[in-house]
Amino acid sequence: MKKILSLLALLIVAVACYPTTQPAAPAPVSEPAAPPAPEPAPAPEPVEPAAPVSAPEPVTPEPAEPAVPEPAASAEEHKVDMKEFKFSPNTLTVKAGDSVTFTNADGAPHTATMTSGPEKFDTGKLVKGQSKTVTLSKPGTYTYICEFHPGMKGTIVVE
Ligand SMILES: [Cu+2]
Repeated sequence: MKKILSLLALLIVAVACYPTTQPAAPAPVSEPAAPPAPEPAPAPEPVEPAAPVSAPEPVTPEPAEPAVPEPAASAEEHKVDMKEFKFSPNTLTVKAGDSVTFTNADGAPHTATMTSGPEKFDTGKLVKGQSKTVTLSKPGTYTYICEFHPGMKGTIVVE
């Protein structure tokens, strides 16, 4: 009888030890994962300041050279053509100190020879294409002719 009891005891122990299938405890609700921390935005790379463009050198205005004052009342040069046996212009008015250039356009030779006036002048013989310049410095009225063709007469008034 004793033996049966111990068997029973063993049995009980065995049963007790038998792993009972217990309902698995509900898995603990996993905590919601923390939202991922926002990655810090990468710091913007410091923009390297562009090399300072060398400022254009200031153009220093060159000092304007003082205008050379033109000599007042510069002498003018006038022209008289000897053409078709005439002096052209036949009468010319100039200022004292002006010059007059006679140019022969004729095939025949001519001269411009002063016949009356405050100052003598004579171009001498001029052939076609030749010219001669005379300067009249004394005011007055000059008449002149062509020595070869006395009918050619001209007048110059010097003021
Ligand atoms: Cu002549």
